[in-house]
Amino acid sequence: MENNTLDKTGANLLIKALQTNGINNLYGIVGIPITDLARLAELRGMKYYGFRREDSAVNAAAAAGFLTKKPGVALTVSAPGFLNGLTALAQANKNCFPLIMISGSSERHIIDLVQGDYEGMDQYNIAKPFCKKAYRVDRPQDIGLAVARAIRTAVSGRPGGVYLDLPADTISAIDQELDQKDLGIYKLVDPAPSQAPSDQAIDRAVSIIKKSKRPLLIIGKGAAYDRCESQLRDLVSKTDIPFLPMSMAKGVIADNDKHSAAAARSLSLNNADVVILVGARLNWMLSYGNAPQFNPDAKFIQLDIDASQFDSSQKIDAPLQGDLTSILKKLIPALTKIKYKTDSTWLNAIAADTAKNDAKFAKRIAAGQTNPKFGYYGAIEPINEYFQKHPDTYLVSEGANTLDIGRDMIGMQLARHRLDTGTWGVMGVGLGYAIASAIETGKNVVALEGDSAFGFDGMEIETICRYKLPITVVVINNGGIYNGIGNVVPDQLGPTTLDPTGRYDLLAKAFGGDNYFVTNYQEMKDTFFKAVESDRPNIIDVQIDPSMGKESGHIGNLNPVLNLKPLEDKVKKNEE
Ligand SMILES: Cc1ncc(C[n+]2csc(CCOP(=O)(O)OP(=O)(O)O)c2C)c(N)n1
Ligand SMILES: [Mg+2]
Repeated sequence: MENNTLDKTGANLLIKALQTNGINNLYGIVGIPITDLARLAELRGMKYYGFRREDSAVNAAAAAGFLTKKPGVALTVSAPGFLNGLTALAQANKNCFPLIMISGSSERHIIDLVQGDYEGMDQYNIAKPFCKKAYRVDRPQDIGLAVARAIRTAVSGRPGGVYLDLPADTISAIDQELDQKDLGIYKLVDPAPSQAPSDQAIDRAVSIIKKSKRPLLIIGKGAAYDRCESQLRDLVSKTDIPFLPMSMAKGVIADNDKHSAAAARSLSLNNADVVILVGARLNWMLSYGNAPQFNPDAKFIQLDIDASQFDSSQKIDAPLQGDLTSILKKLIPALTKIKYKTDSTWLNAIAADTAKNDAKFAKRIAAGQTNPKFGYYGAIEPINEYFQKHPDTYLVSEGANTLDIGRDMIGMQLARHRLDTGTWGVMGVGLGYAIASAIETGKNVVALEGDSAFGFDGMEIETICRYKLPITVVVINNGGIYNGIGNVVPDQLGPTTLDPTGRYDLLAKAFGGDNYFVTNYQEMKDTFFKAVESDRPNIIDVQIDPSMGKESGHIGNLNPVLNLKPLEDKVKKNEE
């Protein structure tokens, strides 16, 4: 194929359209029909990162989207590759991470007559309910437009996951008609236009805050995504309104800021008379804003890009629609103008509750360092110590107890430095997120994983080692989902049981990474700093006591409980 002919192929146009729009990384797994497309991407100067499972590749692209505010791009093969990626596409959409999943597919005429193609599936139609929008591009001359459309859909309004279906014939088709100069490709103008609320909407919010004796800000990962940390820090320092961060919003305002109400979460939610939601949704994570967690008389002010989020669970007394930065740029001067300051009685109540809870927490942490039964507190405290000294380190976390205790213990000081299981609480996101964090930021990354969570995508340790990424994977091994003592029937392994003596660290060794094994606080402290500072791929297997860990971590209330006791007693009796 002559070079100018190659230039006019669908594959080349796709790569050029992505590059023209500042997208230079591709995360994926190749095979029919996209192998040469990936090769061409490398030849054209893109970076292609090959994974071991599509969900990890798509998760990585989603994390790239969250971290860079540009859509991450993932590439998969048809039917099974597409389906493996689909869960991650759906998750990205739930999490509002901008992502474009591109899957190779069969030619339409074969699919539409259901002729039974190799890995044939009507992917375009199947993807629709799982993403913000699906597009199919059937002709090379449409690729510039298709990529522009995909990017704009992913990043504008509420960001989310977009599916782009790429039939095999579009990849190799050549459009001789295309003008040699621009090939139908262009750079998008203002992909996510800023959007500010009206003065009237601002006045409405200000008049509610003005009367508030006990205001509370709840900061969600939307705020982290929108990069409005300087505005939020300014708002809090000018008004003294206390804040609660959702888990991925930790660090938007530093956890150690005096306005943090995180240690007084229950008290502040119970008593706040005005709740100001900034890029946070009133979903299950916030008990839908319901009593008794929330004050039933509380008024809600919600800052969100998407008006359909207002009134999703509670009456929103002052909806502020727009991008968060633009809203805050209007709201802060309006509050400064009326010299709003939070009542000191409220701040003192939060401070007193914080001091009481911090003291309890400190005791638990101190006990964790000496407890002969090594558990979460002893295992995770060295990680917190490290993050206080080196805040510009990225943290990814998943698991149940590992996630929940780690979230409470590890203080974050910088925005967008924590990624976790997100809105759906999904296991198997950890290593994909960690890989993208390392690639997109060039910084050290810690992936704090429960032993069950690690199992979902553990093979990506090979990817980490192959690309020599500075990622420390910490596997908190208690031998199970929630804990390792879940035997129900004497001669059967329990449903929650995994191997408590498994040596997850040896997986790193298999692929040229470093491996560490620790069984107490001091060993963890000595090892963790060394492991991260090596800048090398490594796994630390942290063997804790299998009895450590509560059912479902901190959300046991969501897990239906059956009265199994009589049956369990009967089975036990029969054994004796
Ligand atoms: C994709 C997916 N499958 C299953 C679950 C159910 N689940 C919730 S937490 C969890 C694992 C918890 O165990 P582990 O990672 O070892 O953390 P631990 O509580 O033991 O520290 C599982 C399987 C899930 N959240 N996501
Ligand atoms: Mg476990």
